[in-house]
Amino acid sequence: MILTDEIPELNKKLENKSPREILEWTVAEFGDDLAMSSSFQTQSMPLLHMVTRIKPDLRIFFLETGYHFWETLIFCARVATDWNLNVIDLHRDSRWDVFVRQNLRSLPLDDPNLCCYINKVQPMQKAVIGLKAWMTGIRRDQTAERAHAQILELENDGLIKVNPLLNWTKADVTRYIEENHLPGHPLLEKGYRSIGCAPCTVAVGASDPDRAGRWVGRGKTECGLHTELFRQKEWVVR
Ligand code: ADX
Repeated sequence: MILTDEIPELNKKLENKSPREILEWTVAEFGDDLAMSSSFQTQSMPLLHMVTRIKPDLRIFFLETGYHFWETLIFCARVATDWNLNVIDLHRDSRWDVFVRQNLRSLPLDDPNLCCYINKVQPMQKAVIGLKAWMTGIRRDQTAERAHAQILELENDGLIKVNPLLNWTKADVTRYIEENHLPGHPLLEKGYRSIGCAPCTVAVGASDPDRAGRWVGRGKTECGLHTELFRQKEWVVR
C-alpha cells in the first residue's frame, strides 16, 4: 500500500522511467485493483499495445457517451477484438436519461460542461470506486492543465491516478506507432487529430495545434476527467 506522503518521492523516481517501466511498476504495485481508461484514438494505441504485453486482462474503461463518431465505436470494437482487450463500456447514470433524451441535440452545444459531467466525469467517478489505481494516457504536451500533472496523483478516497505517458511527446507516440505498425483511427487522415464526441469535435488544419478542434469557441479545453471537477462529488449549478 502506498502512503500519501510517499507519493512525492515515488514521483521523483518514476519521472526518469519509460512509460513501459511505469506500466510494469503500476501492475506490480496494484495488480487487479487497477483499471485504465482509453478514448480509443490513434494516440491511445501505444499504451493499449503495452498493456497487451504486460497485463492483457487489465480492465479498460471506455466512456460510451452516446455522442461518439461511429468511426470511434467501430475502431474501438475492432482494436478490442483484434487485441483481445478487456474493454468495459461505461454509460451515464440512468437518472439522466429523460433529461438527455429531451435535450439530445442542444445539451452538448448549450452546456458542454454539464454534458461532459453527465457522460464522462460521473460515470468514471462511479467506475473507480473500490479501485486502488486508475491509469490514463494524458501527456504534459497536450494542454496547459496537463503540463502540471504528476505521474502519480492522489484523487478522492485514496485513489491513485497513474499517468505513464506524461513525459512522452507527440513525436514519441508517433514513433512507437510506426515502429510497432499500430492501427490508426479512421478519422485521423481526415484532419481529426484529437477526437472527442462528435458535436464538440471538428477537423483541424495542418498548421493548427492537435486539440484546436475540441470544443471550438467554447473556452473549454478539458472534459473534466483530469481537472478539479473529477474530485467534486456533485454538479455545482453556476
Ligand atoms: S479529453 O478530456 O480531451 O476528452 P483525451 O481524449 O485527451 O481527453 O484523453 C485523455 C485521457 O482521458 C485518456 O487517456 C483516457 O484515459 C481519458 N478519456 C478521455 N475520453 C475517454 C473516453 N471516451 N473513454 C475513456 N476514457 C477517456
